Amino acid sequence: MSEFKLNYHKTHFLTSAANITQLPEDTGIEIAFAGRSNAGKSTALNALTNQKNLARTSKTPGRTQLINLFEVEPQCKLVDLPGYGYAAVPEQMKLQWQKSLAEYLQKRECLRGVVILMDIRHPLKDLDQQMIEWAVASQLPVLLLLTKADKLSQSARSKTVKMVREAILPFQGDIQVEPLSAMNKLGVDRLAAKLDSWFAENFAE
Ligand SMILES: Nc1nc2c(ncn2[C@@H]2O[C@H](COP(=O)(O)OP(=O)(O)OP(=O)(O)O)[C@@H](O)[C@H]2O)c(=O)[nH]1
Ligand SMILES: [Mg+2]
Repeated sequence: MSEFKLNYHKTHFLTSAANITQLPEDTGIEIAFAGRSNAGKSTALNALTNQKNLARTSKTPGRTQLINLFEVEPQCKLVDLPGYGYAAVPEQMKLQWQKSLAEYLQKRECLRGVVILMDIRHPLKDLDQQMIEWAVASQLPVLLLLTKADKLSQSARSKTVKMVREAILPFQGDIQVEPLSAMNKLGVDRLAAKLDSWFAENFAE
């Protein structure tokens, strides 16, 4: 077991980019948080870092429209990507953003892992599957987080986790599926441990 452990509570905001061409230099290690709008990306980042307002959260989907970069420590970055699938966004913008997402996943050298968040009540929508495909095709490991796990009973939660674990087998990627509840901190330690392992692997290189 690796002894590598980052202190995520020290994470701070680095910069925002309106699109991938505005991202800072492609160095260090980045781990991206992706998912449908309202899936709970920003909330998960806040739970992980134990900060109320690090990433902005909202009841209004489509809140995060910029790519927000956070630094855990020098060379270790977390990226809050704009949510996909937000209905009220014009079709043309959606297509443009999907293209940018694919490009980011395929071209960003310092990207070493993707956390894909899905509401546990609505897992594996088309765009989620597309994201998983892109990540696997880019040989990136994936952590699939089933968010808002507090919204389901213990048994319904276990059932969904099991169902998703089976459903992702055909993707044949390095994909781990875990429940998360930012509300009662379920799964936050496991999220930190997974991020640690990705950062550690890449430092060892
Ligand atoms: N009950 C519960 N609600 C949650 C949890 N995580 C997120 N939410 C709620 O879900 C809504 C959306 O959360 P956000 O974190 O803003 O979602 P997002 O994925 O960042 O959304 P965009 O920025 O629009 O892409 C908010 O109202 C959160 O309070 C959770 O673990 N439990
Ligand atoms: Mg957000």
